[in-house]
Amino acid sequence: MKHILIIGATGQIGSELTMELRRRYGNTNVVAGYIQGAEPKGELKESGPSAVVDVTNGEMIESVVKEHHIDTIYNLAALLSVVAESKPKLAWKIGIDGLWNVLEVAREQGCAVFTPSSIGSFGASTPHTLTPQDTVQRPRTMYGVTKVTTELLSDYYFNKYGVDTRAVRFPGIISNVTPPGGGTTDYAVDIYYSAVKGEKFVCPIKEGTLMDMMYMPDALNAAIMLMEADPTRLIHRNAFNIASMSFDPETIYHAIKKHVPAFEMVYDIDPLKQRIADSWPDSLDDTCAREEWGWKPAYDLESMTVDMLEKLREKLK
Ligand code: AKB
Repeated sequence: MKHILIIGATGQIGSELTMELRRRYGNTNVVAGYIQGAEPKGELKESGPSAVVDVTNGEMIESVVKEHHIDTIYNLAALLSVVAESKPKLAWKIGIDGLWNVLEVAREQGCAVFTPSSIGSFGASTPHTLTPQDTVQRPRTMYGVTKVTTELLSDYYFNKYGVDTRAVRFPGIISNVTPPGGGTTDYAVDIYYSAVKGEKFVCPIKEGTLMDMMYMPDALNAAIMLMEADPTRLIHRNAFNIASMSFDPETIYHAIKKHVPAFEMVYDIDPLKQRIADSWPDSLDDTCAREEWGWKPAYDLESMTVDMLEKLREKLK
């Protein structure tokens, strides 16, 4: 049985990944690592062990790994793309100095490590349509710089020390449990909250701006499937393109309006978010993930929209 530590367990992905891992591997085998001020609450707190784990403190990571006999670390600590532009030094400290700490502990204690990359690891000079697995990665955002470095450093630890590092490039993740904060793709979550609350949605991203998105159950499944994959089949490691849907604001608006006819949307473009979105791919080619570890998403825009609206109506009533 695996013994897993999630660093950043109370964030958007971490809160749901922790619960999913507990369902699959047993509550007591999955430790929710959090920082002070972002303590686990409710089911996340009650259902299993938790520990303070600041990714910038290597000794702290090491002592939790030793105490709980951890063999697998999901390292989700990061600042998202928009907030990283206003705090570039902190983004580097958490994303890269933090990753270094995690990889060193993993090397010494024999842990496997999952540290996600993102569509943000690509930049304006990357081919935008069906972006290949192996291609130009010259992002100009600090988020992108940290994500490319994450991929390189993770591969370095695999090639040099044999640390079992694996990752995917997450698109914008849409979920109804913990809201994201400070990302370029956050609008695709916020739009559902506005629709269910009966509010007009003010969209910060221009009509026609395509970005890859994914529903949370598929994102969780991707991370866990990859960490379970047969290593002899992996040609790539850090990090795999994964895709399930790509849309612009008009397309998601109309998908929601089909179910909420009175829903209205207007545009008020945020220049920073727009600049970042314009530099990201329109759609990713995920053939390598499909071939090397059997990746296949379950949700498209319509099935995600039906589920999001149902879950949010229940949550907000
Ligand atoms: C962001 O928008 O910053 C993230 C991402 C796509 O990595 N959701």
